[in-house]
Amino acid sequence: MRNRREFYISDDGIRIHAKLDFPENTCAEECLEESCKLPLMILIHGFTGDMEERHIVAVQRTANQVGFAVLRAEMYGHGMSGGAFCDHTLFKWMSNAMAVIDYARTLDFVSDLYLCGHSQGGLLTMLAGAMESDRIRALLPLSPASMIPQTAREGELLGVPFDPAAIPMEIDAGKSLLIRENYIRAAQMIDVDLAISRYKGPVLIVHGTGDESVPYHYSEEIAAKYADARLVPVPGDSHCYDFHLEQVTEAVRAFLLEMTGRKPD
Ligand code: FER
Repeated sequence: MRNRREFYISDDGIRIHAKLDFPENTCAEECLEESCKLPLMILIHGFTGDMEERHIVAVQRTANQVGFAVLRAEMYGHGMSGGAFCDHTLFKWMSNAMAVIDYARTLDFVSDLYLCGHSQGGLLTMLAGAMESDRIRALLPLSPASMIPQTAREGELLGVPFDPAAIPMEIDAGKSLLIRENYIRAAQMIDVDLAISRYKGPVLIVHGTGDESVPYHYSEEIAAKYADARLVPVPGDSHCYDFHLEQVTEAVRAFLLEMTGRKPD
């Protein structure tokens, strides 16, 4: 496809599968070889997700429509990237995100970098945004699973209770959802409040109020703690926006236009 490049980024030997999509009116060659400047959004899926999920593709297309290049990347143990699902941890995802950001910074056409992710990818967006706050223009955590570190410390993940002081070797939540102890050990160490306090730029949080996987109230709590966040509720919607995906893309569109100094139509 004329507007798309597909390739792998290496994180110390782990292959990170990536796709870079350009806006319709630009040609990949023009941007990669000439002095064209565009904002770039890095877009990350959630736990068990991948870059072809309906809500991920919808956000990618929306960002392309408002003139952004979009770099979708699949994290450790997901999609066509390296590693086994049961060996993934948030530490590995944080390392992967830094490798993707480093790659994005080698692209001459990039004016500003934006980070967007869904659910566990939304939590990753918050963490990577804090680690690289001087490099990221804005964050877009969508239905962020911001409670994972807290529930890992309290002894509950994927609806399965466990003793947080005597971490089980694995948690099997059925439907091939197997996480190992290192997932829990890493999650317990993550300080979400620290991450929030270390990102002062604009943040757009979008969350369905009927989300059963990541309850909406967690986003009300984090939105209140960020220096500059707005929260767009999607009334009654589910974790992956089965009912009102267009409200998600509209919120993303309006935010990106505002960030780039344009007015929504
Ligand atoms: C959990 C709740 C939600 C959890 C993971 C998620 C590993 C992630 C959801 C997603 O990324 O869609 O308890 O534990």
